Amino acid sequence: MRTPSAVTVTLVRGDITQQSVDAIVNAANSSLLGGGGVDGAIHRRGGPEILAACRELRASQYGKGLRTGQAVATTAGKLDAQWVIHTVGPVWSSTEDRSALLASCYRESLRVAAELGARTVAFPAISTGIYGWPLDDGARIAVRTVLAEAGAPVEEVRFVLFDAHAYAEFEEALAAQG
Ligand code: AR6
Repeated sequence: MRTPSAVTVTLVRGDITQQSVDAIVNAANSSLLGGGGVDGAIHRRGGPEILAACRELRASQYGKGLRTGQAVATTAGKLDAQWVIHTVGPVWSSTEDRSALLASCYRESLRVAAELGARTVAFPAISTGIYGWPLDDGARIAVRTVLAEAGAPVEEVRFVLFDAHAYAEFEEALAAQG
């Protein structure tokens, strides 16, 4: 049963790779083989074990890559977490509404986290960097979806925002959801 009211949503300004949580969500791409932004930072700090696990997933289950909006977990390597949950955000489009796919990233990541038994989960602002999603809208979708979908065993969802602008947008989105 979902108990959304029991979940605490927190905002932290900083680097997601420095967080001490059960699961860190990675804003990956469908290759699962690394990239820039959060993805690059996670692989750099987490070490080669994460890439090795991603390669295995590619070979065993995701030969064509992980689809946009889906999520899958690996070891967190040397990060201070048990798992990295890789999800693929949509690239922003001004002509097509892809917000259901962005919401799906948060929902699917939480589903995987709950399956693993994670109690604390850290999210970056998925798609709002290299994939170009406007931060205000990205924050609204993130907060709305997490408040609606997070439940036991997850107790805390921590949004880790890299800069003051992202932090302010998430603060506003959270206040608006009250
Ligand atoms: N900790 C927290 N937030 C961060 C960090 C960090 N260490 N680094 C960047 N951000 P992005 P995307 C913020 O580009 O838009 C990769 O190449 C950043 O300021 O990491 O989903 C993948 O392989 C922004 O607000 O992810 C894909 O190809 C947010 O995290 C592509 O980028 C997300 O930025 C995915 O692009």
